[in-house]
Amino acid sequence: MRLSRYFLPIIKETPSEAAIASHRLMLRAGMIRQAQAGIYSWLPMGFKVLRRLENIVHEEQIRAGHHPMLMPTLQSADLWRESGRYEAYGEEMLRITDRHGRDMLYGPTNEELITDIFKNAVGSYKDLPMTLYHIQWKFRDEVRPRFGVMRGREFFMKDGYNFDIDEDAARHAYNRHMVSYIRTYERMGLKAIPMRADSGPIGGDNTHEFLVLADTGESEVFYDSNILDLHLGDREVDYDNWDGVKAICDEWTTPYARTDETHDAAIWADVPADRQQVSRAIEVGQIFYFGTKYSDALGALVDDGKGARKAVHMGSHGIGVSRLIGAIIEAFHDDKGIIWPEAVTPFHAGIVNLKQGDTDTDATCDQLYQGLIKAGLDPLYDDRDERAGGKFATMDLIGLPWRITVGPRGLKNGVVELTSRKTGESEEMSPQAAIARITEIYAQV
Ligand code: 5CA
Repeated sequence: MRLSRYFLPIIKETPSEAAIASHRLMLRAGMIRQAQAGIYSWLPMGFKVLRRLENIVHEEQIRAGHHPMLMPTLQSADLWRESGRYEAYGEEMLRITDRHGRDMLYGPTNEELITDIFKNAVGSYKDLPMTLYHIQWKFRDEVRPRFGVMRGREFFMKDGYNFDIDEDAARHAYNRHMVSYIRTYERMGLKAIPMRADSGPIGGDNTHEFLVLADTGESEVFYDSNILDLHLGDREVDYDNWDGVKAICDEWTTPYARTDETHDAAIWADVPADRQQVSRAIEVGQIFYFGTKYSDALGALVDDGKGARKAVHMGSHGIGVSRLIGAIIEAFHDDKGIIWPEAVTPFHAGIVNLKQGDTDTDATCDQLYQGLIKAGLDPLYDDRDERAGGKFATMDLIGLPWRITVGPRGLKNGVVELTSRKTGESEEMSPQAAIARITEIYAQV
C-alpha cells in the first residue's frame, strides 16, 4: 500500500478520553474511531489487524477439529425464554422489538441458538462429538464501557460450542479448547495464562479464563511464577488423543493460577513465597463446561445407541478477538507507539523515502515495494511529500516491525537502512538483501 493513497488518519495530540496506552495508540494510529460509547468503527489499518487475529483463531480452531459457521447477531427472545436467560441476563442485554411486535435481542452469546440448531439436526450419538463455532459481533450493554476495544459494548468474539455424549467426552472437548487457546495466544506473541475462574451468567462449575498480565488489566490475579516458564511452541498435538491433550492441560493447570473470584488463601499458602505473584491482567478468553444445562432446557437429546434418549453434554468457549488487539498493544508498545509482533502486524514492513521526487530514491523505493509484494509480503510505502522526522514518527507510531529507509546518501554507496522497531537497531545493506532478509524473517512466523 502507498501511504499517499491510504486512509490512515493519524492524530498527533494525545486524545483526552483515552486512559490507557492501547486506547490512546489505537486512536492516534488511525485504527479505530468511536461511534458511540463502547461502539467503534474499524478503520482500514485496525480492520487489517482484526482480520489477522481472526485468521489465527480460525486456523487453530480448524486444526483442533472444530467447524466454522456463522450465526446472526439478532436473535429471537423466545429461545432465551426457554432457557430462562431472557429475564436472568438483565440490563446487559440489548432488547429490540420488530415491526410485528416480536421481541428480539442483539446476541451477547449464542448457547441457545446453537443448541436449537443442533437439536433440530442431530438425533444420534453417531453424530457426536461435534464442535461448532463462529466469530461474530456481540453486544453487551456494559454499564461502564471503557478502555476502547478492551471493554466495549459491541465487540468481536469467537464463541464455540461442543456437543458430546457424556461428561468424559465433554471434558476432552474442554481440554482440547484449552490447548488450542494456548497455541492461539502464543502465535499472537502473547503469554495468556489459564486461570481457574468464576462462570457468571454462562453457568457450570468448571471454567478457566485466559489472562494476559498487564498493569492496566481489569482483573486481579494470583499465580505461581513457575507457570511463566511453560511454552507450547511447535509441540505436535494430536487433538484426538485424550490422554495427550489432558497431559498438556495438567501441565498448565498444576501451578497455582486463579482470578480473585476463586482465589483460595489456604492453597495459596502452599506456594513458596518467592514464587507468589499478584498482578493485574486482561481476560482474553474463557472456556466453560456446563454439562446439560442448555440441552435439558431446550430438549437437545440424542439416542445413546442403547435405547435411551440422553441430553448432550456441552461447553462453550470464547475468545475476545477485538479485546486482544488492546491486550497486544498493552503488552507491546513504548512511548513512541505500537510495536507489533510479526504474526499480527498490519503491514510486514514500512518503506520510508527520505527524498520524495528524487529519481534515485523513488526508483529504489519502487523496487523495494514491488520486490516485497512479489515475495508475498504486504509493505506500506510512505511516498508522501513530508519531512523525514514526520515520516519516522508515523512509522514509530503505527509500529511496523521493520522499516527500510531510503535516502540519497546511502544510495551513493548502494545501500538502504533496515531498522527493527523493537530494538531500534539499524543495519545497512543493498535493497535486494533487505528484501531477502524480510522475506526470511516472515517465512519463520
Ligand atoms: N459463551 C461464553 C463462551 S463463548 C462467553 O460468552 N464467554 S465470555 O463471557 O467470557 O466472553 C468471552 C470473551 O469475550 C471474554 O473472555 C473476553 O475476552 C471477551 N469479552 C467479553 N466481554 C467483552 C467486552 N465487553 N468487550 C470486549 N471483549 C469482551
